[in-house]
Amino acid sequence: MKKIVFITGATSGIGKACAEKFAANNFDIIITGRRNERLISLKNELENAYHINVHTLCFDVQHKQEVFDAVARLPENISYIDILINNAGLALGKDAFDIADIADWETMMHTNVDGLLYVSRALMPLIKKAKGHIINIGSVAGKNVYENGAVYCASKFAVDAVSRGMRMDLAKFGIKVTSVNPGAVETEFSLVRFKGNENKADATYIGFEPLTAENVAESIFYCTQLPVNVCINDLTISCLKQAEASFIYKGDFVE
Ligand code: NDP
Ligand code: 8X3
Repeated sequence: MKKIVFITGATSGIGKACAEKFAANNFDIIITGRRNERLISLKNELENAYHINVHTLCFDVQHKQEVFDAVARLPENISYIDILINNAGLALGKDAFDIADIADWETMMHTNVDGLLYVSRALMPLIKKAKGHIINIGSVAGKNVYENGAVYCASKFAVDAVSRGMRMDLAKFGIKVTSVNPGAVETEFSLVRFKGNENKADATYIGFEPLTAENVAESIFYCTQLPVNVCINDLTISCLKQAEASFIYKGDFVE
């Protein structure tokens, strides 16, 4: 039977790189995000290049009803999901707790936490049918807290906790749960975080070579290719110079 992967946040960055990686490996794909024109263009590109089926679902993961309605719109021939990649997410702002924008906090928690919960729950029957694999994209920010990042970090600590809880509750169905926690990856992430300020976004990656979205997609793909009895529970991946969420060595390598 053809393997099917469902990827949230596939219009950019890590999610898009995952779509390309799984498509190149003959998976059928469901790609989601809010920017429909990007979804359609990725669908056309992947179907032409790899002769696979790509289905698009345009919805905002923050809204429970939108999520459940979108999943209900899946065609009948998509009756199982082998892999769910809960990737849609964002940081907004990098400010101290006393001045950070409360609306930004709400958007981060609704997207990174609620969205992941809604999508996972809505897809539960289809994932159970395949004894599938859920990959939750956490972050090094879900392992260590950094200054001016309290709520983004909190949202990723929550992803870590949800992954651990899911793993316990879903083991009996033969469902694997892997939490993948990248360090700095150069995507649209920083442009979103700094609300379109390109100078601030670019400054994030000065002095070191960050991960690429393709590096992360490669690692995610690896996690899904192991024998049925093997599950990578937790994978933290960073570029060579990043040792902790808040520690990046920016000097030259020394002898
Ligand atoms: P991008 O900004 O490049 O991609 C984010 C994706 O999430 C987009 O496809 C976007 O689609 C989607 N998304 C955001 N909000 C929503 C929403 N409300 N509803 C539906 N989709 C949404 O960033 P990355 O690829 O870097 O980020 C992907 C994940 O990786 C995030 O969870 C992020 O926290 C995590 N991460 C990123 C790191 C980094 O340094 N880049 C490091 C560690 C973790 P659209 O706008 O079309 O809705
Ligand atoms: C995203 C990367 O540097 O904000 O999770 O922790 S960082």
